[in-house]
Amino acid sequence: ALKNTLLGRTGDGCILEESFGAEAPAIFDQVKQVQIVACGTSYHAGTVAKYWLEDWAGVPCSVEVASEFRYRNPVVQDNTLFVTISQSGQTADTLAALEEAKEKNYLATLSICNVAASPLVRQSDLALITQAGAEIGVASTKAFTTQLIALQLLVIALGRRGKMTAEKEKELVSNLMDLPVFCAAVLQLNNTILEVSNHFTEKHHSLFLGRGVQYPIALEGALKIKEISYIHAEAYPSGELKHGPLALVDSDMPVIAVAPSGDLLEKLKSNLEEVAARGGKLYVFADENAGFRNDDQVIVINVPHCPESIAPIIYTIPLQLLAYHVAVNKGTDVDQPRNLAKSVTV
Ligand code: F1P
Repeated sequence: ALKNTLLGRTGDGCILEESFGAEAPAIFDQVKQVQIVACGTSYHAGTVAKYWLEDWAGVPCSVEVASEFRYRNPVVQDNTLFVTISQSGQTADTLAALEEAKEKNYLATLSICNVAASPLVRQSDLALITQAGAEIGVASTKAFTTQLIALQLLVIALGRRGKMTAEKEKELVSNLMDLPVFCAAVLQLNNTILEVSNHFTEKHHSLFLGRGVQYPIALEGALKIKEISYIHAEAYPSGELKHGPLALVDSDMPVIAVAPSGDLLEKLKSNLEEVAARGGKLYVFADENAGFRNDDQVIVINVPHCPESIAPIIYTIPLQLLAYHVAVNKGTDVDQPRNLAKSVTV
């Protein structure tokens, strides 16, 4: 659906900026920075977008959880686009943050939301509807991956007005068009992940690691494990390991690492060696060409090679599957986890 409405019905790869609203092109022309505000999974999507916006579009970006932002008095720089992200469009903290923002001199407000008829969409100047379909479970899954796609389209729209070359834009759009093929390939890992999930059933703690744009994906993997299987999970940028979390590592603490190919791979490998040296058991979701090998301490889940620009979307899927299978093994209610609500409206 996104492909048809946003990337051009002819498949020619043009982004229909008006999908964000009739005023969108004129507003995008003026954007100098972006403030993203969201909760939970949607906040993680925003954190991915920060990496993309600054790297590809050269647009400075801040991301903050709505539950904090709403109580702050932030300095608003000129020409800042205020972006909220929400699956439901009803999250009280996100709505309150939007209300606060409207009192300030933001350039405009834009929501990325899965529900067109929601207060968040109604109250924003611009909106992009993610069209993920109805989410059944409380924990966001497909809403997250579609939020990432929607955010990437926003990054392209802003980037083409700045430092993004036409070639880069073409590459990004072409990779997005190829997403269904890579998603189908990564779903083939389901049985492997089911086997791996058995190692987690008796665990009480877990540590997720990622570098760069994969750090928010590690955060999201940890959140899914917490939400549906009730295993304590923390996520760290792998470079932070030595600044504290390494003290937690022992044979009872599974460490899950996200390791697609890219510039940061060698650094990540050395971080993982530090974990192995302390007796930690590693589960590495790695690019099939990254050269990771199984041994007593390392279990490698080979992810089909994919372009770097869509890797955060692709690597999310096996982490969601892991959380799902661990939860099913433990007998928890995957769709309706204890203490959580689909829409946090208070
Ligand atoms: C935000 C959120 C979800 C989470 C749970 C509670 O919701 O934190 O990410 O999975 O459902 O709410 P939303 O603003 O994206 O609807």
